[in-house]
Amino acid sequence: MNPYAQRRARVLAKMREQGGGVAIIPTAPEVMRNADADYPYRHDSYFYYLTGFTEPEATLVLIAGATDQAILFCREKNEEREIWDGYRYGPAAAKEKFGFDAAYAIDTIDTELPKLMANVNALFYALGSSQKLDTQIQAWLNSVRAQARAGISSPSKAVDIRVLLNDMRLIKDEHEIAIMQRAADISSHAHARAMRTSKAGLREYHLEAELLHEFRSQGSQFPAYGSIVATGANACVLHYRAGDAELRDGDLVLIDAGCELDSYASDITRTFPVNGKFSGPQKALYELVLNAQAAAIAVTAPGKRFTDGHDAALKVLAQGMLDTGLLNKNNVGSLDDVIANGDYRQFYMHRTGHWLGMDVHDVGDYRDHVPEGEQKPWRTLMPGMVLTIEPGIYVRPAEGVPKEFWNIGIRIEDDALVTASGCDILTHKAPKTIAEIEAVMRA
Ligand SMILES: [Mn+2]
Repeated sequence: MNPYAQRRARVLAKMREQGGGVAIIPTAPEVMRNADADYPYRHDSYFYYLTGFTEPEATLVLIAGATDQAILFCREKNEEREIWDGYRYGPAAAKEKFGFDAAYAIDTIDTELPKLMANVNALFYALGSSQKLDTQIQAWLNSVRAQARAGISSPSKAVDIRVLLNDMRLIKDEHEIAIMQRAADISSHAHARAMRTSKAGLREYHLEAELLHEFRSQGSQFPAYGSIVATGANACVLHYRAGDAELRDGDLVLIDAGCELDSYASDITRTFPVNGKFSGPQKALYELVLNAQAAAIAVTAPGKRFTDGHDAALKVLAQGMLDTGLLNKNNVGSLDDVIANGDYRQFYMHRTGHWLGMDVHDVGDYRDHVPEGEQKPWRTLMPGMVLTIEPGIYVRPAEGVPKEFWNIGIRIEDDALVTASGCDILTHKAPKTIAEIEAVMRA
C-alpha cells in the first residue's frame, strides 16, 4: 500500500473510533500575486499528507460508514487548459494512480457531497480554517437538511479533523524521514556552498543566490521559508531577510535557510566569519552557543520533555553571559537569578526549537494530551518526532555591555529526529564547529 493510502486507512480508523462520519479535506487555493501572475502554487499539507496529489482545485473526502471509502474530487481533463497550464490527471487517471475508491470532477462537488453527507453522524473538517470551506459546508448541509421530510438525516456534530491529523503528522513515518534526510542534506550542502563563496565585498544577496542555486540544482522545489542572510548588525534582527548589505572583513554572517523537498522542510542556521577566520570575541560567543546546543541535543531523547532542550541550552547561555561579562553579576546576581528574572532575554529572546515537517513550523501540540481539566505538561518526546534545536545569542549595543561583543549575532540550528535511544542530527553535514567552518572556508 502506498504511504498515503496507509495514512488514509489510519484516519478512517480514528474516525470510526469517534462514531464514524465524513471527512472533507480540500487542498490550498491558488493565490494571485499581481495582474495575471500567481504565487508559485503550494498544495495544502494535510491534503497532500493523505493523497500525494499536487494539483490545485482538489478535495479529498473520506467516508467511515458501512464501508471505508476514499474519494477524490479533482479537475477534469481539459485539452485547451492543458496546452496552457500543463498536464492534469483527471478523475479516471487520478483514481488509478493514487489508489482512490472513486474520483469525480471537482465541478460536481456541490451535487455529490450532499449525497455523501446524507444519514451521516459527524462531519470531520478543519473548523473555521477557510471562509470558502465554511460557506460550502453550510450550503451542503442545507441541501441535506432540505430532504428531512424524505426521512434523510443530516450530520449532528462537527469534529476538527486537524486534531487527528496533527497527532499523526507529529510522528514521521519512514517515507517521510527518508525525504527529510534528503532535504537536510541539500540544505547542508547549500550552507557549505555559501561559506565557500563568502568574501568581503560581496553582498548578502550573493550568498542567497548560492543557496538557491544549490537547492534547485539538487531538485528542491522551493526554499521552505524566506532565507535569512544577515551580516554584521543585521544578524541581531531575528526576522531579517537577505538584503543588499555588503559583507565586511571582520564581520560575521548569519544564514537561516532550508529547502523544501517533495513537500518537506529543512531548517538550518549557521553563522560564520565573512573572511573565514573567527576573531577572539566572535569565537568566545560562538563556542558558548555551540555548547548550549550540545546541551540541548544531549536531552533530546524519548521520554524527555519538549522543553528540556530549551532549559538545558538556556542554562549554558545564561552562565556564559555571566562569564563573558555580557551580564554583570553585581547587577543581576547568580545564574538562578538570571533565569528566574529573565535577564538573559536581553541577548536570547526566542525559544530553542519547534516541530519540523511539511510545514517549517510544523503542526503538533507542544503539550501532552491529558484528561480535561488537568494541567498539561510539555510534550513527551517520542521516536519519529522531528524538531529544530536552535539556540542563539544577539548582542545589540548597550551601555554596560562589553564593546567587543557589540553587533555580534549568532544562531546555530540543526534538525533532530528523535530515535529509540536519543536523536539523529539530520543536518550533520553542514559544517558547524569553528575548526570545520574555518577548514571549509580555507579550502
Ligand atoms: Mn527554525
